[in-house]
Amino acid sequence: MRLIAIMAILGILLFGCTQAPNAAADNATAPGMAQPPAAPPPATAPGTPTPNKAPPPGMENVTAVFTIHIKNFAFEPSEVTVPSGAKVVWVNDDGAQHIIKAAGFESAALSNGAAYEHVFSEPGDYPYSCGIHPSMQGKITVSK
Ligand SMILES: [Cu+2]
Repeated sequence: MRLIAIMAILGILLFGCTQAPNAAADNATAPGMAQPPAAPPPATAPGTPTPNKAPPPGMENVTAVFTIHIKNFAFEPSEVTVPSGAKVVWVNDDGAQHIIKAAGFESAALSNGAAYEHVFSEPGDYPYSCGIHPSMQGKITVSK
């Protein structure tokens, strides 16, 4: 196919644009005034930095991200089922401070607008509460 294309281009150059080159007369439609095929575009536009394909640190094994809001002294939603490898992010929408406290991890005191994240890589149930207000309860269920 490449040889035919080259011959077609040569035919255009030799015989001019008014005549269809014979080499392309087999089955293909004569290209007529078509220009030679342009070079393929570069993989990245000039000036565009090459994106880093590696995930950022801490995100290598993250399969999904779930956000839980802390609002009116409650976790919303209070019970979440996530796949193994999910990252859960708690965001404090309250004016009061809260702490995410579970058997295996504990956040700092989160002020309004602050967030805490934890990646759940092992399936299981992870009940948690607020370290300041123990009546605030939640549970993360990590499926396989
Ligand atoms: Cu709290």
